[in-house]
Amino acid sequence: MERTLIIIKPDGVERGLNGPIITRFEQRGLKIVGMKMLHVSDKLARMHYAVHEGKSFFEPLIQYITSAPVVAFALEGPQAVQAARNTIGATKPVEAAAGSIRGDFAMMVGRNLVHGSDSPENGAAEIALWFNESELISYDRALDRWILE
Ligand code: DAT
Ligand code: MG
Repeated sequence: MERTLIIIKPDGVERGLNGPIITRFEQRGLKIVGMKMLHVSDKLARMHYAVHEGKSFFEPLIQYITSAPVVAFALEGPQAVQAARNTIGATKPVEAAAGSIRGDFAMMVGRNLVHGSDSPENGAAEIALWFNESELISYDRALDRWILE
């Protein structure tokens, strides 16, 4: 089983899209194993996006992600990273497929609504950065036998 970190960014929270965004992942069959709302600190933002430090969009990105609360959650499932990335859609919303979250709800790269980890390794590392072990919950879903083979 793989885990991925999803963040509903400030535009998603401010636009009242928490429900529709979470629903996309739930309907897909991914299992929520941790979830919280927080106002991201400058420190956490810079650690989370460290790979982009020095790029032209880095400071605006930090400004954006810290500008209002976010909802962060951990999802679990087979190939959860790839499944979630496909549900989120391409980084630039104009290039995101219709039916994806960005393709249906977003217009611009700097307001692209959702973060999703880009590899299983980063999924584990990002969840460790955003959640304490005690905030992650292992449980069996009765419906799993109808979703997972
Ligand atoms: P993703 O969020 O799809 O994983 P990423 O990790 O490459 O994309 O970049 C992180 C965020 O940084 C992205 O969601 C929006 C911003 N970003 C990336 N490339 C950008 C660009 N060329 N111009 C402006 N913002 C960009
Ligand atoms: Mg990324």
